[in-house]
Amino acid sequence: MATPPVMRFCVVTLFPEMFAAISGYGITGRAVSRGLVELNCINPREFTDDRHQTVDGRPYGGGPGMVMMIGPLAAATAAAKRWLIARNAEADSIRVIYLSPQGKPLNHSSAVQLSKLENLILIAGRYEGIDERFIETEVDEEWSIGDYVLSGGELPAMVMIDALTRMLPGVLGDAESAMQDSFVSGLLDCPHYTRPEEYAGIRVPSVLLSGDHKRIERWRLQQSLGRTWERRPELLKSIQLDSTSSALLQAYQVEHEAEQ
Ligand code: 9WO
Repeated sequence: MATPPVMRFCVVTLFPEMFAAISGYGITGRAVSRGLVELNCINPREFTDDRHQTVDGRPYGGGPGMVMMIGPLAAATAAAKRWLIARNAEADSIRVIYLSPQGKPLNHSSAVQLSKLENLILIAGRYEGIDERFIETEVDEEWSIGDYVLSGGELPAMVMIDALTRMLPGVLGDAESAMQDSFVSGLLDCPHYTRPEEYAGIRVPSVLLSGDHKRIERWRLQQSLGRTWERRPELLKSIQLDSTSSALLQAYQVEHEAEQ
């Protein structure tokens, strides 16, 4: 049997324990225990040389809050590179990514591109930010997971690892892959239902009980098209609809207009 390629993530973080949230649970946890993904954390605190293990400093120019110092960050990043190389990574295949609100917005297609890389070092910042000279000298790419500020880059790093891991061959089971939600087609997902057939007076759409698999597939596609048009019309602009999809969407729109 051909062994699938491994994707390696090495995270530079002051809070390595947080990453149990992905290494210990669910699909990402299984990918780690099956060896499809390798995950390691390096703590800059272990690369300090003072008694207090200082990793932050007051900002030049004044102001509230603290900034992560370049020394421990750079030393931790060098250790992350050594770990990857010890795991057989080619030095020039390693990308250093900083998660910050100043980064390029992550979306499905950038996640697909990033999931083709083999060795990522993710930098999770804390405090008010990291010394800009670290970004200049060590960071290859800066990515954002959305326009909001968090308390640190750990959750965004985990979001990125989760999104990329799901895209690796062999990670999702057959059923999960077949379902490969919405975004693969560029559309939002259709509604889902399970037992009971009626809840709060709302019945499961009769088409889903019909057993007519062609009709069910067409209904689901129509729901995906209709919801994308209603909720995220800008996503439709980057999709070329075939004649079947155009007709399904038009029918949905006619029905929707009748509802108003
Ligand atoms: C803190 C802050 C306080 C007052 C005014 C502005 C401020 N900005 C920040 C800030 O950006 N703090 C960051 C916290 C420092 C780096 C790590 N942090 C972070 C990363 N918060 N949010 C992210 C993030 C990363 C990727 N995508 C979305 C958010």
